[in-house]
Amino acid sequence: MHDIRRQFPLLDRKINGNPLVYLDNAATTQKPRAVTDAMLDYYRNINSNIHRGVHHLSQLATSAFEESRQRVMKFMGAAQHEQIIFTRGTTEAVNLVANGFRDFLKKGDRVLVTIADHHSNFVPWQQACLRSGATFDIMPVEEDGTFDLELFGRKLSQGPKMVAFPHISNVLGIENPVKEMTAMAHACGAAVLVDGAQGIAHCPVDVADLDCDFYCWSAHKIYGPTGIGVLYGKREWLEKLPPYQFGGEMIEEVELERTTFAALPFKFEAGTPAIAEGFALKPALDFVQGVGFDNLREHESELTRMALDGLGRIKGLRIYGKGEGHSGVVSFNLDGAYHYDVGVILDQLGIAVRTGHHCAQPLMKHLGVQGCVRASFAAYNTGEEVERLVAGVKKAAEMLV
Ligand code: 7TS
Repeated sequence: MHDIRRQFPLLDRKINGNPLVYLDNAATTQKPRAVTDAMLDYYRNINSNIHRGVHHLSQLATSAFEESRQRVMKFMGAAQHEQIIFTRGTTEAVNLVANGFRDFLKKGDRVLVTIADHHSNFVPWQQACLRSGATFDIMPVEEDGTFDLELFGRKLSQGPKMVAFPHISNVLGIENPVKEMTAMAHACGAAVLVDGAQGIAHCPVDVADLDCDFYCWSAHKIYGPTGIGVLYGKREWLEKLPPYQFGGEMIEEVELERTTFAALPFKFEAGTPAIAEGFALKPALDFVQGVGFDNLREHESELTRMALDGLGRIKGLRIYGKGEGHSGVVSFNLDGAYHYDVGVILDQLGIAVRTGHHCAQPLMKHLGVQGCVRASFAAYNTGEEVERLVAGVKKAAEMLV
């Protein structure tokens, strides 16, 4: 743990006179020194635009960026680097697919999402349906935060063309059975998009094994920089989907009346990408693999268990999503206290949690709340920090309830 924490100098900060306890990792993780060093190294020593220069620096920058694509490909178990599209993040990746997929939707078609989806995987599909006339269908979650797969099967029997769901909900923290849900959707002829924003940093992802058609994630949630993310897609789909944005980098030939588009992955990468961020994504993935997913999962499950146990003993505290596979995220409310006030008291104690609707308003309505408090864990969090969280929430309960 000491070895891990010393790679994150920000964790040594004091907030309001107290040592920082950073438990807002589902919003964004802190960055190890190797990532911030890589950003600096890129701008100090390599900076140049990519894919377009014969000069030495441009070639260095191009190889650095393309090496990252290769690294991501291996990290996700993809077969070809052409299947890895760099985007600004999960939000842009989903929008890219939903926008293009509209071409394949017409009145009478269906799209199925879930009530547990982040707005990033909800609104793009809702809007694609509104614009195409397709029916927007929504899968509910059970009381414990899991999906009822029998009900999912019944929804699938109505023949949606696309099924989009989160690998892990950013509120409920439950790892959904992606492989099983994908196989069920494929058996009914639907394409599958997995929102991996919360999955990628907590579970090993092998897209060949999961067999999903699309998998989206953001680098900043896996110890990498903001401004870059990944869309993985099956080749047949990426070939079929129209470009999302038009401009430089994504063309083959521009004539006065028509344009032909570049081959994958560049067809979807119009304009100058986030080059330094792409470069710095590699050390982020190195960090995670250095820790190892087995160790990470064990550690985060233990912290989650401690938090569920400690918080669960506080009178009037309600936890959302306690089903099987719950790890990394604990969301709760104190009866009679406003979630925001709990967050402010915790902040005074140096404890950073998230409060609000977590960009999941449909889920909040489903749970019958306006918002909640969320603590989310990462590799560098400790049992002592969870104890401070529990003590902080107890104090908030004394003050507010
Ligand atoms: N999907 C899920 C499941 C997420 O948790 C988030 C971000 C996104 C998509 C969007 O990712 P972005 O990188 O494109 O913004 N979730 C959160 C959160 O829970 N708190 O702040 C951001």
